[in-house]
Amino acid sequence: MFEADSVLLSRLLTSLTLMFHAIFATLGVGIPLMISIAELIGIRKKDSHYTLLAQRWARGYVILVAVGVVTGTAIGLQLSLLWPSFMQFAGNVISLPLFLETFAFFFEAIFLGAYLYTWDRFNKPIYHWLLSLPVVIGGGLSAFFITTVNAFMNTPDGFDLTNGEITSINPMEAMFNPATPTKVFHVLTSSYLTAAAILATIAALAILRKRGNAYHRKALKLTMVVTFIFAILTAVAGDLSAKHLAEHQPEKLAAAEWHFETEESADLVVFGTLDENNEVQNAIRIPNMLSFLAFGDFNAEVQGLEEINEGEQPPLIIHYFFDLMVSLGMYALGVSFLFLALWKLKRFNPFNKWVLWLVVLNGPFAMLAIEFGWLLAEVGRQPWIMRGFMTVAEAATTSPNVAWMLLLFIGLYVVLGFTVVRVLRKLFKDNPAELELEQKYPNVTKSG
Ligand code: HDD
Ligand code: HEB
Ligand code: HEB
Repeated sequence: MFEADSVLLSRLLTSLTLMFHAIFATLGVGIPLMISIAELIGIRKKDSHYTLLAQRWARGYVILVAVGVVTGTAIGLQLSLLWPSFMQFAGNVISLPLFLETFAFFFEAIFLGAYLYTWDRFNKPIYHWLLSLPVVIGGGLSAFFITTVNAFMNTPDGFDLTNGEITSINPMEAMFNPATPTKVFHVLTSSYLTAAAILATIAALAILRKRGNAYHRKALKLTMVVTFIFAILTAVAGDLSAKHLAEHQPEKLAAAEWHFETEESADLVVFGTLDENNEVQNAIRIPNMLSFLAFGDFNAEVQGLEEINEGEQPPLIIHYFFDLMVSLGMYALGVSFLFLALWKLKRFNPFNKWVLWLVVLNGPFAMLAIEFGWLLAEVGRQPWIMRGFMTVAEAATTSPNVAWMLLLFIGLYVVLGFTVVRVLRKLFKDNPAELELEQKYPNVTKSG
């Protein structure tokens, strides 16, 4: 293993770190919105169940943030250690958003501290709620800034290239490059969707364990409404992302859709496998649908992979990531719709055991969709680290020590993973909601 080349190992280490960070980053962006909504409803309805929801979510959130910071810092380190040529080449262009990300994080952290320690300190509860807004906005800004850097790697913009040197840098143009709007929109909506889905999983499990009372049922209804709304918005953003690819990164779309020949009225290939000759087998073909999804016109011409140089074609495996992400997204939409329909129709019981199990699965599924989405976007960017300007191989470190770093970081993530699970379990198992409700709000009835 220590003979393996440093490019491959650097890619492995970077993927591992980013995919681990993605879990905490997604929840770090999404959960504050849920906390803020719950607290506001609690104030409007004068219902302490919702207040307690906000408080308990906030407590779990702090643990996740701490791990997000550690893994985020690991990425920061690895960017310069593993991809020195990229950081040297592009550093001047992307340092603005990288710097602003840190700033957004501090903004969020300061208000989070104030938020956590001032429950019951204001004579009007709404003032305390106001403190949740900077936390929501700070998390969103973090995601925005860092995603612009990733967008820049996909569609570099905002500089000139003279004799291999980057000149006339326009940092704003670099930040607002062509991939930025769709990426930021899709990252934000999918983070809110996933955070709501994960919190719904927890509520559904509590109800299934028969510990469920009015508190958990309210939690489930709230998280399911938010899941449904953001499942729709995520799909809209995903559709816009595909249209963005058709225009600005046609090779990624072609690889993701297994669209080999440029043609008008292109079919959409759903699922399927590839045989030895790269012929698509067992797929569902929807006539003209790719043209429609890519350009909003059933007869539009869609560029095929044949037009891309052999060495610059993204790996065909991203088709599976795309199908899985979309299927899991449809699942989220379907389950949340089912729950809301059963609830509103009143004739059926949305807290039926089978429905609850579907909801339990939805949280982990949404997180998987996040991972598949990033795999699609990032593996689909290969072989470029900066599309059209620098390849991943050119950017990598030549240090012989990457294998050791890889082992070290795997160790770190295993320890961190176990610690989070243990701390969260201790925090919530030994102090169930019903106990806390009785202690804090003894006058709230348990029925209802
Ligand atoms: Fe992140 C923390 C750096 C991807 C969302 N990140 C965090 C920290 C660093 C990074 C250094 C610690 C706090 C700080 O100093 O800012 N993050 C990165 C880098 C990334 C990256 C270099 C990409 C290569 N991050 C990333 C994405 C998202 C976030 C794609 C959103 C979807 N990051 C966050 C966050 C965190 C965070 C939610 C997690 C917990 C927290 O902030 O408080 O804002
Ligand atoms: Fe990234 C890479 C994932 C974000 C930067 N990524 C990578 C990979 C993966 C990932 C899987 C590998 C690929 C290959 O190699 O094939 N990402 C991811 C995730 C996320 C991300 C999950 C979320 C968190 N990134 C991102 C951002 C950025 C980045 C935001 C910027 C800042 N990436 C990156 C780099 C790299 C990567 C630099 C290395 C190179 C390559 O391509 O590899
Ligand atoms: Fe997604 C990515 C589409 C769903 C998450 N996406 C992506 C892409 C596309 C898409 C095209 C790529 C972009 C670029 O590269 O730029 N989606 C889509 C669609 C759908 C979806 C169409 C359905 C309707 N997603 C989804 C879901 C989720 C997601 C459900 C979760 C939850 N994605 C994602 C992520 C990503 C993606 C995270 C990465 C980032 C970006 O944006 O890129």
